[in-house]
Amino acid sequence: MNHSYDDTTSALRAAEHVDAARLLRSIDALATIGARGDGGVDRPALSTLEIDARRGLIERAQALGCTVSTDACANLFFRRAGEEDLPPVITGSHIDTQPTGGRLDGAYGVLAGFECLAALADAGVHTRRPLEVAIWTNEEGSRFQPGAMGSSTFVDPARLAGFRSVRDAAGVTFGATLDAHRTAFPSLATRAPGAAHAFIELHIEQGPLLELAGTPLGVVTGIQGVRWHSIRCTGAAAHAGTTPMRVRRDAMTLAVRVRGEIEAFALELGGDAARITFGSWHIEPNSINTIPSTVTLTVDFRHPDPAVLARFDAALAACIAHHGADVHLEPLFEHPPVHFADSAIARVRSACDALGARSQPIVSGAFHDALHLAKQCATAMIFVPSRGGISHNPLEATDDADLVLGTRALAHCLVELCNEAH
Ligand code: HGY
Ligand code: MN
Ligand code: MN
Repeated sequence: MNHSYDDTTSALRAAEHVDAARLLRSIDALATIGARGDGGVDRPALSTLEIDARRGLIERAQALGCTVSTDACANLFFRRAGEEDLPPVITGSHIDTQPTGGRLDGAYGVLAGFECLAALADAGVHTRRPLEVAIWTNEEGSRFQPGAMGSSTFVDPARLAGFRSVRDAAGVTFGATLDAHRTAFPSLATRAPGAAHAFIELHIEQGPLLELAGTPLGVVTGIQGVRWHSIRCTGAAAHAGTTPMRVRRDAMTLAVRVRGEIEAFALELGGDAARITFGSWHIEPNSINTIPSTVTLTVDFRHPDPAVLARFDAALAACIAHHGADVHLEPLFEHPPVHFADSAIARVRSACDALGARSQPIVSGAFHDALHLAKQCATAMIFVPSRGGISHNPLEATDDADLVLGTRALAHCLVELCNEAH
């Protein structure tokens, strides 16, 4: 069937067929898998909880007439056929969460993608290109470091080998969870690697800027740079009651000193835009009456300026060297700031305009799978406001009207991109 792909009416029709109640029901339903008692969600990457969630979404995609495929990093792809067998437009995000996560981080982008699939079907919209909704594996990087493993191996498959041996706090390897995923879904087709026409990710802002500006939609132009490290501080276990203070080698005393030094130069170098977090600590033997022998802490540094990131790297190396053999640094993840493709940003902006919605440009403080997809195809993101700027917290929330408007903007943008000939 030959369709004219020039008219923008199909993009508007798709946006109009976004069903608010169906979208909100799907968010409520997914949030029950890994639900915490405080309204948040704890659904670790490739845990049995995430496997359960994936099973339900596979069934929903099949009911929508989509073909379902996976790859060696357990990314899932739900494909709606296009009229022409061209590289697809991909949308989607992640459904793994932080331990005290919210119900929207990642999940919203995946479920909005599903809502777009349903809206296109309801509107009878046919597109030139296939449309795929993706679930990227281990975006959070909370259970297995680094984050965004699935999207990074989609873009660079050679990275998977190094990820398989990464262990979580219980000693389970990422490779073992990948094998369990394949066992859980033995009949899924394997998706041919690469070749996407464009990638658009819809996500909550996770910060305060859109809400403070009273703007319902963010046209995300890029993502700031990130550095993750693990630092092991070594001391000597000894008796808390008998060991004089002057002879102790207390690993916690050393770790607290190192933390203070890093925070000081990070804020000095980065100014107000600096974001430094020491979020995960592991103490051995972790006993009330034994002086800590080892303390391992993590560093998460973010900044939009590559020159500041380079100066942070140099200052960190000098700080570690100054402490000699008792302090060991293990790099976990680093990525420079990313600027999205102007063509994709323009599509997002024109979708917001077509819906008569106010929007503003914004750089993402959080990283997302779009960080990696931007290396392979025209990529951009759409943000909706986070209430109080809160995220990675059970209180994470966004007004229903904004959730629906963001999904309508996504539907419009995806149809326009799917109808591009080149
Ligand atoms: O850490 C991040 O920026 C993302 O939320 N995983
Ligand atoms: Mn996220
Ligand atoms: Mn997150």
